[in-house]
Amino acid sequence: MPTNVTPEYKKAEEAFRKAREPRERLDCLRDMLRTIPKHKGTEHLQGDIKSRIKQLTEELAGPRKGGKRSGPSHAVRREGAAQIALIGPPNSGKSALHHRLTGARSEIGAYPFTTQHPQPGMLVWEDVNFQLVDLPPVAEEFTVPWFATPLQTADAALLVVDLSDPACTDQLSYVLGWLDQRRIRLVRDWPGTAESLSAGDEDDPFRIELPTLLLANKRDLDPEPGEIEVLEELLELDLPAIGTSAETGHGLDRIGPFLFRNLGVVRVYTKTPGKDPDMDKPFTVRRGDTVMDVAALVHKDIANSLSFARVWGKSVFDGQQVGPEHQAEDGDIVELHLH
Ligand SMILES: Nc1nc2c(ncn2[C@@H]2O[C@H](COP(=O)(O)OP(=O)(O)O)[C@@H](O)[C@H]2O)c(=O)[nH]1
Ligand SMILES: [Mg+2]
Repeated sequence: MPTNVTPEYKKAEEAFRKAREPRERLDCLRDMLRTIPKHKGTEHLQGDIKSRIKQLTEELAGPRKGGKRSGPSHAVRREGAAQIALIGPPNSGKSALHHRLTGARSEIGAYPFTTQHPQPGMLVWEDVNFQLVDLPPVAEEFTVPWFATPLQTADAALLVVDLSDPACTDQLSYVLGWLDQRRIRLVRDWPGTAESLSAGDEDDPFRIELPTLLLANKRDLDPEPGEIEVLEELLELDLPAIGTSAETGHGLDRIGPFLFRNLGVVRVYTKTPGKDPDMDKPFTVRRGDTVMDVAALVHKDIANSLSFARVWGKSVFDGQQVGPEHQAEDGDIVELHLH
């Protein structure tokens, strides 16, 4: 960040880093452009902000009638507890895994480039939904120009590789290089892990770090253990990894729990005074989030007029009264009381 920016600009940039919804991000970008000091030292950043605004405005406008853009927008609306992108070279089994994990129908093909559009689907683990977004491959032969668009809203990534394919190290290093050029990095630290302290790059609001789980797929073809380590060493990769098979289902049951734990998902069930809690569908927040954050998910107006809450859970006595800043814990039942 240029040193002589205003607190107003800093605030706008901070909000942008946190924003996940495309519309919200666009508003933040406009705030950034409005508040950034207009002088030589910020020219480059101003240009960056402008081109992001243009890109995002076009994405949000969707297909243009009679224009050159056709087909659906490539931004995917976030749903569920988190949005996770499937990234990898062609034919590694991204779509096959997506189908097995979510039941959604993405096209699966023995030939590359079968997947043409972002395809969302839900991975259900216990009562938590994770939105998995299947994507086209990143490949030297061809990569869709919009590939980085759906990654702007993602919370994390599953990097899918086929270790039985001799080309896999080259392919993977191409994927990582392509992403790096777009200032996207796949990183090992997840928000729920204790050592995760990565504050992001102070100088670049557009840098994205996606916590990543490596899926070494097609284990049924190449069940040799130890290969993941070899691959990671070759690429100087240091990511948590799971061996999977979309064919036999091997390893797939580990993905839901991994996401839940490492994203730090916290489930909260709400109740109205005098009634039983609604245990069907939790609201999900993240470790460290507060009763106020839960209220904001229920309704903006409720958050605005939240006075206190009563909580039933592991770290409180039954019906304990807490303030809006009280941290929620997984499994809490929360009764919101308004002014
Ligand atoms: N043996 C085996 N084949 C797989 C596995 N996963 C995917 N495939 C096959 O690999 C090919 C490419 O799969 P696809 O999901 O379309 O790859 P994508 O390009 O990464 O989306 C298809 O023929 C799949 O049936 C797996 O775990 N084991
Ligand atoms: Mg595919």
